[in-house]
Amino acid sequence: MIHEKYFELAKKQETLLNRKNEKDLNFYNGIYDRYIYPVLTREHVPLTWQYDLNRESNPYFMERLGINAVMNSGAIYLNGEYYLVARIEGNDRKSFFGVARSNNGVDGFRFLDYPILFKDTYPEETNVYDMRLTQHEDGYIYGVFCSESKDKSVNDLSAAVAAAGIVRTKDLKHWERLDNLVTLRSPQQRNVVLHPEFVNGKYAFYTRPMDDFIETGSGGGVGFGLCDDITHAVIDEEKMTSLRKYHTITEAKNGAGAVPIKTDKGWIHIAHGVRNTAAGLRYVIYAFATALEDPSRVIAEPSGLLIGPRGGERVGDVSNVVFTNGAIVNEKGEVYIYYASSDTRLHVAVTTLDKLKDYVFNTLSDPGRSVECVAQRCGLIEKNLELLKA
Ligand code: M1P
Repeated sequence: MIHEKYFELAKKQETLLNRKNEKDLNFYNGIYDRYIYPVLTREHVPLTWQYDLNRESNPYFMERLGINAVMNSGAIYLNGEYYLVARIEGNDRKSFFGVARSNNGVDGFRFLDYPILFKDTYPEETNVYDMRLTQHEDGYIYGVFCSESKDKSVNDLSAAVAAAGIVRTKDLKHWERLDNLVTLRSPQQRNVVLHPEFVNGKYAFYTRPMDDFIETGSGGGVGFGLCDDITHAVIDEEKMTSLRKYHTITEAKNGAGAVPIKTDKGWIHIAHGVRNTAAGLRYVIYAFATALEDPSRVIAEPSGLLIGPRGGERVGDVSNVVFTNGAIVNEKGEVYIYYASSDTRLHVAVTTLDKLKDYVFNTLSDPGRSVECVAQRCGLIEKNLELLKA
């Protein structure tokens, strides 16, 4: 017998799932629109994933397997529908992946019946999160994610090792787990993204070399490496692409985010940058472009952040964070950037390819020093004042 509370909660959830999203008219920067409501939250997760519906075994209708947060999501556009592979974190702090689908990309996301359950080929793996979904030219959809294990080599309970796990699918339902990526010159990896095309006949990955689980240490920024065999992926040399830089939004670390978007002028990357503050690490989203003929060579890097946490986005489990690992471009050239705020919920920012190209290729880059930044701004003011006088 189903508990009566289920019907009450299911009705409430249905109202949430049917709620139309609206552009946030109080926000303007000419680059993208923000939306008022998050596209996914813990409230979107099916009740069947959390409650035992049976009144006999769950007389108080208690959460048995609660959900804490829904955040960093890979994204892909398939057959006219918008799919997210969300990072869902249980109350037990273990993350897993759930596929959610919408027909318009800004609202109506519903999870499929079951979360993704991979073949358990890595017994030491404790946690998985932040999948990037690449529609590769070899015909597969690849998911590259962080595979975290306890670091047993040191006497520290919190010490962990991050590696890049790889899965592939053709339908987002049947997933084949491949070997984790091995990077011969970097002890740890997180925020690894598979490039959608072969480069020199090889699979190409954006990496994030790290000396340690949290600190990137000598890791200078977003890396790039090639491998022959995706089923046993091994990268030797990692070239640097977008670098960490002193006194910028990437000073502490950065990492690739969405799968790069191909345009006639270059590959556009939407990544994250981190700086340290008295209040802890601050994560923002930034963009850069690399050359079509060499996707590791940076050819444009607009100054500063593209998306920073605003209003309520600033607060959550890990406050002052926005993070992206998925974007979708549809056939109309609309771009949907899915970003999570404060490791708690998922939002969308919507723009177009034309606007994104204009932003990436026509925004000034950061000259690196206040005096030069003011001079840049004075140049802009001078031109504007002339125009206003005319
Ligand atoms: O807590 C903020 C983010 O921290 C990590 O990102 P990075 O590897 O750059 O530090 C990730 O674990 C990410 O999931 C998380 O949102």
